[in-house]
Amino acid sequence: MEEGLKEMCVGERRHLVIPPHLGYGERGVDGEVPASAVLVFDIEMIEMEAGLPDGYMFIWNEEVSADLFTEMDADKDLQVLASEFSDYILRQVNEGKGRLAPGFDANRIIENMFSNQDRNGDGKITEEEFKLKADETPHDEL
Ligand SMILES: [Ca+2]
Ligand SMILES: [Ca+2]
Repeated sequence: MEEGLKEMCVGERRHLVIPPHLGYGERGVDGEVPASAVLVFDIEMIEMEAGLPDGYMFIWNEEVSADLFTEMDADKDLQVLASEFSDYILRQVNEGKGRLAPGFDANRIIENMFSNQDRNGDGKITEEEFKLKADETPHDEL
């Protein structure tokens, strides 16, 4: 399948015939795929979205704002709540300033990003927590 989808373009259709040795082999899958089955797929590429670099769930398309924390803190109480964080990230994505990894649940990714920053797990990010995290970012896979 991986081989058969290579360099496919949007709108293109392919007829893939996968021999048993590249499919489920001589054994097949009990009750689902018979032994030595040849698999046939008709595939049409409807849409294509570029992935993110390995290990990344969110990237910025542009320069990151110098004052991210203040921008995220919509009500200016010097704390960023999960809702403020999530609204901010989703807005960046909608405006094309950032991208979330395709094929994953956006809310889930944002929740993870938030809990990553919320070091003491009290449900809000302080400026201090935010800075600590930012200082580490070059060494951080995510
Ligand atoms: Ca706030
Ligand atoms: Ca916190």
